[in-house]
Amino acid sequence: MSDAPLSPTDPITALLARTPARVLAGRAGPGYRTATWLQLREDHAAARDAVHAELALDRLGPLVEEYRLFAVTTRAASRAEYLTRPDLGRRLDDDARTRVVAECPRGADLQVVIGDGLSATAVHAQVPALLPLLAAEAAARGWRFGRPFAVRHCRVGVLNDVGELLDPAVVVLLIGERPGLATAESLSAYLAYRPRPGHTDADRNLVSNVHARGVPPADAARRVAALAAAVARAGASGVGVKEELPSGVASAPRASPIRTTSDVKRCASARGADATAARQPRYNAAAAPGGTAVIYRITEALSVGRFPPAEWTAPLLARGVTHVVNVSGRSSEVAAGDGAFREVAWFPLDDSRRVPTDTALHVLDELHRMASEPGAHVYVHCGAGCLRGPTTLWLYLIACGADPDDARRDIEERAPDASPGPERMVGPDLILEVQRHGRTHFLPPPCPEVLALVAVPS
Ligand code: B12
Repeated sequence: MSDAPLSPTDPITALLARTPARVLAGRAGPGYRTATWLQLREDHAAARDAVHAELALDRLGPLVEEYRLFAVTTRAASRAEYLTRPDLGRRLDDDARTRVVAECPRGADLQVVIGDGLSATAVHAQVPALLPLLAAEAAARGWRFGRPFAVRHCRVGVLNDVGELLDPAVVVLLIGERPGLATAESLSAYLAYRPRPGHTDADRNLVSNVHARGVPPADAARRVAALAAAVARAGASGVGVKEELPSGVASAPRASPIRTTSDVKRCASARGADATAARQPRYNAAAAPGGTAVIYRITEALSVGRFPPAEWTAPLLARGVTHVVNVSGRSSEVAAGDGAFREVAWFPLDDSRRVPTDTALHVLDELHRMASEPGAHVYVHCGAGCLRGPTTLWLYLIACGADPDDARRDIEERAPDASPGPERMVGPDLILEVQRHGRTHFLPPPCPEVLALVAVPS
């Protein structure tokens, strides 16, 4: 293979965009190229770190308070013992048994347990999005939702102890998967119907590969809830129950989406947005004082842009941002609190398929609530600032009465990387739903700033 960069339309580029696997990496003589070798070592180090990482409840953010999460331990007393004695990781220790019985209600319809498994990193990355979505799915079905708790040094077999102690109908164990070299952030949800000592993997089902480039948390929550309903109906879990996939949901891990040529161009520009903004002053980009954050202001109260690393906190605050809406696939690094943002909310969206109507309306309701607060300036972001963030903002403008084409133009004029509402994410039916929802719930818009477009810089 030559070293010349591949064009965005090259079939090999398209193929590579479909998989995180190390294929077609080229070679230098009989060995890997230096870049491939360094990447491999970096990924291997991340996998090792994940296996050895300890579960830290404080990494789960506001969930801990909201769900009164607590952590117990299995009979494996240390990470080292856990790795060499899987049998001990399948049994709760005596303190854990006492605490679980004392603090969790018996006989829930759905009991969620969080286990570090072989990657606490995966738990830290996925559970903050997944747990509230599961709780919402349970509430929508009228299920009694047990008090969730976390288990350190946990193996899948711990399900049996939980079943014995609490007698829930269905137990869902959210557990870090053995990290591979593609990601260390992949989580599985193992399900069991009325688990009891002696049950084996033949009595369990699972939804695996929950991570940003695999099954996104929103899809995972729907699948887990549907599977929980199926095992409850069947009165059994495991080999006798086959998962029925809701239409439009892939069971296999989803690779990174193939982007169109224009998406590739736009995202290439997003990666260098600071430089792009410097070269193209006509765009409404503002480098905030005290940092390199670049955000694109669309209206007085709404901006879009890229994923903000923690260092962007001060620059974003200096730009007057009060709320952050994260629609990317990974949890936020900026946080709400005293002297920081009023609110940081995460609604992971998938840019490779249609946004489900209920998800879209939920995000729009939340965005509307925040934007309607006095003095609000909401920063809506995804990863690269190309698709999910601009699409969210575009749908909101439509919900507030804007013409879809005008709203798209208004955003694109002010944000160079934005490509709102690609057909694969938004169909005509969603636009109609959003308009209908907006007419009922958002009109007239409470603050003029929400819709007041800022000038297009000349
Ligand atoms: C390691 C592994 C195995 C090992 C497990 C050995 C061990 N003691 O850890 C071996 C090679 C034995 C194995 C076998 C199988 N596996 Co396997 N396995 C994995 C892998 C790579 C990691 C699992 C993990 O990290 N678990 C978390 C840790 C913390 O759990 P643990 O308590 O240490 O180990 C338990 C689980 O790993 C569990 N387990 C492993 N595979 C499976 C499969 C099913 C259906 C169930 C219920 C449980 C289960 O068995 C272990 C003992 O209880 C996943 C890939 C992934 N992305 O998750 C596939 C995966 C879970 N396996 C899968 C499958 C299909 C199987 C087999 C059915 C394959 C077959 N046709 O024989 C068998 C079933 C074996 C069983 N346990 O009943 C699929 C499940 C697909 C699904 N959604 O149902 C996965 C997701 C791979 C994939 N295709 O993407 N597996």
